[in-house]
Amino acid sequence: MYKWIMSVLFFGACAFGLIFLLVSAKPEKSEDEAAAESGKPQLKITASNFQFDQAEYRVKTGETLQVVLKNKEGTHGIDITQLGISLSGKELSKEVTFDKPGTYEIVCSVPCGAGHVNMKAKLIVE
Ligand SMILES: [Cu+2]
Repeated sequence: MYKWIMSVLFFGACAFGLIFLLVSAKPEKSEDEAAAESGKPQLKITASNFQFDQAEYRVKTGETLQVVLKNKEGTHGIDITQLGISLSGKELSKEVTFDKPGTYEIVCSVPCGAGHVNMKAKLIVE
């Protein structure tokens, strides 16, 4: 009897895990495919509630990159005002040539909730 319950629990957990994997993996894959299609070198910024995946992003002066914002969790945007970069909504990538060295502030441009004001990162053009 005990064995029977354990195996039901085990297979139930497996099925649940599998469904979760399928559901969570799907959108990520299509986004990556879309990004790969462009075939250009990228500066990828991943946003979640309420932070960016890195505190600092570094690029080289003179480099041309496709700046790509990926929303892993929640809906966010980025503004790098001094460089004229603004990504949100349907426009989540932009080709940018970084010709001026410096440190620029990246902020979230979409009022996304309680942690919004703290959603900041740095872009260092070195
Ligand atoms: Cu925000």
